[in-house]
Amino acid sequence: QWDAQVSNGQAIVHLFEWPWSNIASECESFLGPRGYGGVQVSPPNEYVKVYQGDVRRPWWERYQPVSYQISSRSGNDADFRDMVARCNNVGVRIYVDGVINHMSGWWPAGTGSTGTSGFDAGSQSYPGVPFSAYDFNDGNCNTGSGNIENYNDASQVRNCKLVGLNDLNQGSEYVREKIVDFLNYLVDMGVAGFRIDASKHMWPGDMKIIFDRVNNLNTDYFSAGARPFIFQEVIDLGGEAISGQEYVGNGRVTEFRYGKYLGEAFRGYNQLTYLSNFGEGWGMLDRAYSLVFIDNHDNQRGHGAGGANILTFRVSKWYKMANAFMLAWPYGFTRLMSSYYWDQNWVDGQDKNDWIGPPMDASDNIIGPSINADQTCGNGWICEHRWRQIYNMVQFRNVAHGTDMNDWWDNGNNQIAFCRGNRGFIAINNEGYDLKQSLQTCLSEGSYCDVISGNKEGGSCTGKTINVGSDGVAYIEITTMEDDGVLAIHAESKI
Ligand code: LM2
Ligand code: CA
Repeated sequence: QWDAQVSNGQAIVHLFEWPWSNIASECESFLGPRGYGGVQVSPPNEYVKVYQGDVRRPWWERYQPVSYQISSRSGNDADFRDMVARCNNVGVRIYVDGVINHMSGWWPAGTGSTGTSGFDAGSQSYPGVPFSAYDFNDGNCNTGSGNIENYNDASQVRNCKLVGLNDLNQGSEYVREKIVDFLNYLVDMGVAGFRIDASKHMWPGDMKIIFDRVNNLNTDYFSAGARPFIFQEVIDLGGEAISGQEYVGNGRVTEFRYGKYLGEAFRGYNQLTYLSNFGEGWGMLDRAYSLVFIDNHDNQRGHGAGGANILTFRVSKWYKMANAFMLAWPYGFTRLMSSYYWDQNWVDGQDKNDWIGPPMDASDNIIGPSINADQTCGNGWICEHRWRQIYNMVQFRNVAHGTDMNDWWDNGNNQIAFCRGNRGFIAINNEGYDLKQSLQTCLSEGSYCDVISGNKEGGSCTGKTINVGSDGVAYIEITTMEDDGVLAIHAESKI
């Protein structure tokens, strides 16, 4: 449950709001060939269609389930199945965002959904599962509003409603069975695991009972006895009643401090020199239990946790530097974010457009990404995972997998460099002046292609070429004029 069950790739990407058919093609044409391990997909099961004044089909409607029928704006059951098979066939795993803490919030009777089940939120009737009022936590919640009011009280965080969402009682045997059936339906199809949404809001012991009942992975694609990968979304920046540590017995846990601290460092509120013991040394979870990322679909738009220092595609130079550091650094299992663009509208420090959903047509169907000649995406999709600096660092991580960090160097401030065994070398310059320095790269003598400024194509390099001497030392230069503040070479970028 801690092992991502990848066939090879050591990083996964969240293709936020992508249609299943686009993900299937992306696995075949890009993710497989480029060494991505898998994809986190948006919730696939039936949910509320939200139309609320100006708010039309927000991304967050997917976090208001109506049933476990596989039917969403990304496609139906057959589309989903086709994607899972096609991605597995090219060695790319699918991880489902499992929304099992709650069902929908309150909506008037007759509100539509993305499937055929229908629901009545007021009487807590979800006939597609079926769930009824007995299956919810109202009787176990003691707050006046029925909502979570105080994050210092663990029992209300778990037994009361999160922002008005009808809170399922995972202490009930019947509820557990329905959730297990849903997860097993997906596992049997060939899914490799789950992001467990809102894990902080469920009791770890109840979750353990549920996960222990989930089937082994499908042997068409996985070895016999392989367990589903579980990564639990627990926002723990410290100072609350509930900690991420309580969940490590069930699977991995999202380490939100990781992206927050790197955001602060690259924005200049902390020096890169301190990153030499980044991870456990900074009070984060043990690397064997953590899932790490620079931003996610919540904190890239001011939801969730991390605050204003989170780096996103909007500050692309820092974003590429932070992702490069993450992918080069031997801590945790790594996840990348892949976004669509939206126009922000800042009013009193808040983006009034933080609800905007993916690009859609006049019938509110998602318009999936198109692929431009230069490999970037069109139709309003950012596709960070297709940026050269990012996909080449995914390859770096795969090449360096199994080695530790060694030969750390820094200038005492914001220039750093380190090796990964004798497999990879990276240097980062976040200083206002050039980095020009002879450094130990730990690589064997030869010429290497810097995979940040270019690609190794055939026998040559479209970017900087680095000459490593017989002593492993190379002259490294990253000027402030360059597009990127990173340089990276590895055993497979030798030319
Ligand atoms: C998560 N992790 O624990 C997701 O990552 C996050 O995206 C989800 O919130 C949340 N938990 C529940 O699954 C999002 C979004 C909320 C949104 C909910 C439900 O961040 O703003 O709440 O999904 O769709 C919305 C409205 C809120 C309203 C609620 C209920 O923004 O004002 O509360 O729906 O109708 C009355
Ligand atoms: Ca709960």
